[in-house]
Amino acid sequence: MHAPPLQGVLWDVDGTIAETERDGHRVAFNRAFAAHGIPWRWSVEHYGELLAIAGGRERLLHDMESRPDAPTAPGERDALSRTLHAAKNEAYAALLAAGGISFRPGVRELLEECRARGVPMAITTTTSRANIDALLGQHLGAAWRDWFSVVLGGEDVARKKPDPEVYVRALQLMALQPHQAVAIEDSPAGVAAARGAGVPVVVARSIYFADAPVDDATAIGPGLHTRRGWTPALRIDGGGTDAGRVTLDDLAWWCAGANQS
Ligand code: XBP
Ligand code: MG
Repeated sequence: MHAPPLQGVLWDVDGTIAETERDGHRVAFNRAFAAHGIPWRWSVEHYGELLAIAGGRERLLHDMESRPDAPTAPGERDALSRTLHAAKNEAYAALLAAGGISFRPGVRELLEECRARGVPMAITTTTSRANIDALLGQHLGAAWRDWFSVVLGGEDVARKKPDPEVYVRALQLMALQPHQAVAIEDSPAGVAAARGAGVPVVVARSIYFADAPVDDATAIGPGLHTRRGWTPALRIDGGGTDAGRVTLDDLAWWCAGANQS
């Protein structure tokens, strides 16, 4: 089947472009707690549970609800969450600047392929602008913004994922119909957001959502570095051991199937 070319690739950030949560945001939150003399520490496991709440500051406010030593007055709690979240983002940037987090394998190649083939891309994430800048600036250089037609982060929407707003806005700004684009995501909330906007979604499983039930993905697999292990399966010619990475043609092929059904 010859698939129609894609006209937009919409990238989630945390978990999809890089494994930023366990060794990035979580560690940075713990550093922010320590720097402010607060005894809270988020374990790998506890942070995994907290990821059900989209948005770092919202996550922190949610966690405070079950902490007897958190401030009880709403104004105080809000102020503390803002202070700690800002400190977390600074610690996160420092961690990235020290080379702490790489892109997931296959990501750079697909970004470069989209660029070389003139397929517009967007960043469609829940994370704060400063964190997008820290990650992409580190790996794509100071001119990283030139890679994308549209960049939307947590500050650009009224409602974070799983609300579809970030995807609806990206489509509007790119003047695309949902079926002309594809989202690349890792989390159930991200998939719900993309599907809520009608956008086909390819799920590259991340550490925290490795086994999470995911409804309604156009394709789901272990990561963009390999064409093996995906559902729907990709055709691998010659039976060689190197099946290569996921390409733009693979995304288009999956989407053509999804847009037909
Ligand atoms: C993931 C998130 C973010 C990050 C932390 O977003 O939910 O909140 O965990 O970033 P996505 P902030 O997968 O959509 O990229 O602290 O800036 O919210
Ligand atoms: Mg994500």
